[in-house]
Amino acid sequence: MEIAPRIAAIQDLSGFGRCSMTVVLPVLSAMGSQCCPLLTASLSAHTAFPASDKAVFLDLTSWMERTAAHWAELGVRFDAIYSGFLGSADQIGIIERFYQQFRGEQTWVLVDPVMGDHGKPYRTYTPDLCAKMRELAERADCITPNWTEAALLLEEDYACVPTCREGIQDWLERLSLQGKRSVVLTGVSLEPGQVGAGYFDRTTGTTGFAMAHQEPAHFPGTGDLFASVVLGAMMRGDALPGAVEQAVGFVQRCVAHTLKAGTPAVEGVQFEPMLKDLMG
Ligand code: PXL
Repeated sequence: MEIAPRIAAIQDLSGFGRCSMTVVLPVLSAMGSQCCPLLTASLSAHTAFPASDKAVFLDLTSWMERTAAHWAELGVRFDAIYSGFLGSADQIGIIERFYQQFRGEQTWVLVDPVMGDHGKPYRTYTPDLCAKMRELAERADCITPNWTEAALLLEEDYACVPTCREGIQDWLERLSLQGKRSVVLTGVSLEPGQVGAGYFDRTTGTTGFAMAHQEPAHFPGTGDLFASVVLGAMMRGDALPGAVEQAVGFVQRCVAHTLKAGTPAVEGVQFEPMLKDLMG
């Protein structure tokens, strides 16, 4: 009998504006994994809406520890531990303790080092939180940064991000910490009109690229959608290059569909009608 891989997903729940848990949970379920939410915070809406200081925010740091303690009592085991947007620097210590309790030999740890976009950290990401995120990401089997996050991880100036293939390969290798972790870098473009991801696969020690047609728009939450498809595919047994291909293609199709639908970009991509494409 086939048993669904089990994933601990450490994410916030934003009630409006598709991102984090409202994307991760449906995608992982559609791809055949059991997703166990470990909520970091509950927000009325993600932080990219105008006047985001009006959003209501419930910090769930102590709830995370109590949830982990209950899961330990239940003897729960995980095939993967996946973290994304975090509410505070204290939550990083909790995740490190979570690894000690729940990370087995075969557990695949994915850290999406969510910290910012377009060259700027998100409003709630202090320098301390970014430094701790860098430490957490050092313990990952795989990371999925965008360019802003890659620059923060490497402590490079965003203005200096490479644009040629060799420069990007150099960043991928540096981000891999001498081949210790796999890396999937999003928002990579090698020629006009194309965008996708560059990756370093630690199992083969090779770099590669997956590209799709570049749509003329940017939507919040696509990083969460992308990382979730990579993870769902890996849990189905795909190798990293194939998982990245699927994620690049899926995000491009969701963006193209949303542009046609004409809904506000801030609400995220209309991925719901496309979920069936992820079912294997
Ligand atoms: O998609 C990343 C993300 C997750 N969660 C919240 C966010 C963002 C990005 O803005 O605001 C609450």
